[in-house]
Amino acid sequence: AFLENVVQHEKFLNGEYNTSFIDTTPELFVFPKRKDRGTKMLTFIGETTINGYPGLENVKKPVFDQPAIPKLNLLEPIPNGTKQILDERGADGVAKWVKEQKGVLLTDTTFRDAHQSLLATRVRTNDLKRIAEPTARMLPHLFSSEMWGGATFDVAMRFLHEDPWERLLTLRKQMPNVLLQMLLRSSNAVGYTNYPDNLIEEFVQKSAEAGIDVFRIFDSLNWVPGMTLTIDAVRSSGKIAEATMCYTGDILDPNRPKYNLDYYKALAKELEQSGAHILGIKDMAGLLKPEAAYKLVSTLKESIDIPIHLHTHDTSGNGLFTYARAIEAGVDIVDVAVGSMAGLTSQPSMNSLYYALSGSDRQPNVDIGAVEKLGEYWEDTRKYYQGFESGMNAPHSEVYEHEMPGGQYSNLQQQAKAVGLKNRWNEVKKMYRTVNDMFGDVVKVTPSSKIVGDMALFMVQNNLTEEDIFERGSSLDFPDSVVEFFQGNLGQPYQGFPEKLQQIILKGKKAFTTRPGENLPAVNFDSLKEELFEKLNRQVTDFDIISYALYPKVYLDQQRFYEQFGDLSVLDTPTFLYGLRLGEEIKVEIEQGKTLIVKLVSVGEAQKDGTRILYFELNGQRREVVIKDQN
Ligand code: 3PY
Ligand code: ZN
Repeated sequence: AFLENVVQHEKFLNGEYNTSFIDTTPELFVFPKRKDRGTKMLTFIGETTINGYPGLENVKKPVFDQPAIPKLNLLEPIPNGTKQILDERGADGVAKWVKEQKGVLLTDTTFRDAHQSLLATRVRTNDLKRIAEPTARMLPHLFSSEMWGGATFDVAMRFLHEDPWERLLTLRKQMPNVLLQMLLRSSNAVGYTNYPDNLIEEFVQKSAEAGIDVFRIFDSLNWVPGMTLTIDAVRSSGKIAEATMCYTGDILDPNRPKYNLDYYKALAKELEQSGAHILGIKDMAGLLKPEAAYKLVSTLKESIDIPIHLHTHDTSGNGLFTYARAIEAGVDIVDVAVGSMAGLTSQPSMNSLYYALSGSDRQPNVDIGAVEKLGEYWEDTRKYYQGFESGMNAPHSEVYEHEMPGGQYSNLQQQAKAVGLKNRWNEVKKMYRTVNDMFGDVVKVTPSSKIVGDMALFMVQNNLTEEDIFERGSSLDFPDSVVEFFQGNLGQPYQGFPEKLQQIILKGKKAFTTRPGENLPAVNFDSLKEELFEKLNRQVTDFDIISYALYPKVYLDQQRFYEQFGDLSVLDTPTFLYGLRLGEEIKVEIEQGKTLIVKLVSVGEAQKDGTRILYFELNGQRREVVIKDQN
C-alpha cells in the first residue's frame, strides 16, 4: 500500500520529489483499510445504484420476472450424450458416429453466439449456470453446446468482471454429457491479433483440459497456413478439430467469381488433408442463400469424407430456408439457438427447425417440449439485458449488400455512435461494402471484419470517397489496424492484397508474406508467471498466465476490479446491472451455505464534493458506503 501511495501521489507523478519527499509527505503512511467482502460488494452495488452500469442508460431498476428454471428430478443420473462418445471412441469415433446419424444433428449456440449476436456478448455466467444442468438433462441429444470463445473471453473480463475460465469450468461440471464447443480464431486465439505459436498451443491445451471438446477453428482470411498449427494442437490434445471455412461472396453470382464453388471445394479438401475431424462452414454474416447451400453442401459431400457442420446467422430471415436446403443436400450438423434467443442476427430457431422438418426423416431428435421450457427461461433472462439489444426488429435483407457479420453489426453501430456518426449509420454500412471491394473482396470475420469497419468509419468520418483514397492517399494518416493489415499481420488474403492500394497505405513500410506467428518471439511462461506473481502478490494459475498473455491490460484491470469489489459473479444480474431500489432486499449466496442479506435503506443527499452516503443493512447490521455521484 505504501508503494501504491507513492506512485500514485500527485507530486511523484509530476516528478516533484527528492530525498525529502517521504519525510515531508506524511499522507503516504495513511493506508486505506482493507475492506471485507460485504463492504466490497455493497460498494459495487452502491456504485451501480447511483452511477449505472457502463453502456446502459442509467435508469431506475426495472421490475423483472424471475426466469423459471424447469423442475427436474436432480437425483436421476444425467443421460449420456456425445461427450461419452468422445471419451469412449475418440475424435475419429465421434466423426464416424456423426456420419451414421439419420436425423440432422444440432449445435445449440444459446450460450455463446446467440447472445454475442443479440446482446453484445453480455450474458453472465450466473445466468448460464442456472440453466446449464437443465439443458444438459433436457437436450442430451445435442451434438454440442457452443458456450465459449469468440468474444466471450474478452467481454467476460472487460465488462462482466468475471473469469472466462471459471465459466468454462462451471459449465463443464453442469454439462457432463454434451460436447462443449468453442470458437477459436486460430492464430488470433480469442483476440484480435496474431499471437506467438507457443501461446496458441498452450491456450488450446489448457482449454481442452478445462473442458472444451470441439474447437471450431477459423482464419479470418481463410488462409490455411494460419490454421495448421492450431489444428495440430487440437489433434494432440485428443479433442475434435473442426477446421472451418468462412463463407463470403455468393457462389450463385457469376459476376463475382473470386469465391466460387471451386474455391470452396479446394479449401475444404485442403482442410480435410490438414487433419480436420469435421469441416465447418461458417456463414458468419448469413450470406449463404438456400440454393447456394444446396450446391455447396452437395458438392462438398462428394469431395470430402469428414462430416460437415453448417453455421449461419438469420439476419436476412432466410436462415431456415438455407438449412432446409443444406439438410436436403446431406449436411450433418447445423447451428441453432433456443427459440427466444434465435432469429435476426442470431442463429435460426431450434424450435422452428424442428417443426419445419416434420414429416422428414432428417427431423432432429429433440424433445420439443423441453426446448420450449428452456425458451421460457431465456425469454425472461433476455429481458435483463434489454439495454444491449441492437434495435433490429425485423429481418434485414440488406445484409446481402453490406455483408457485415451478425456479431459485428451492433458493435460497429456502437463504434459509429462513439465517433459521432450516429446519424450517418446508413453511409457507414454502404462504405463497409465499398471498403470490402477496395480491399479486393476479402473475407470479413473477426478480426478482418474489424479492419474493414475501421477503414469505413475512417472514410465516412473524414468525408473521403474511394477516389480520394487513390488520389490523396499519400497525405492521409490511415488507422493503425489498416496499416498493419496491409503489412500482412493477419496473414494473406486469397489472391493477395491489391497492390496499388497496398502501396498507398504502407507508404514504403515493408509488407510480409510469411506467417506472422513465425516472426513473433515465443512467450516465456515462467517469467510471465513471476511477473504476474509480483504484480498480484498471490499464487497464479496457468489460466491466469494465459489470460494475462492474451490480454495483459484487460486482465490486470479485471484483477484490480476484483481487489476493489470482490467476486461479483454471485450477484443476480438485475442487481449487477442496475443496483438496488430503495428498500429492496436481496439474498446473495457468496458460497455454498453462506448467504448475505442486503437491503438498501436510504440514500443521503449529495455533498459538496459530489459524494453521497448510502445506508445499507447487511445481515441486519447497519453499513454505510460513500459513493461519488457521477451524474
Ligand atoms: C467471433 O470471432 O467472435 C465471431 O463470432 C466471428 O463470427
Ligand atoms: Zn456466428
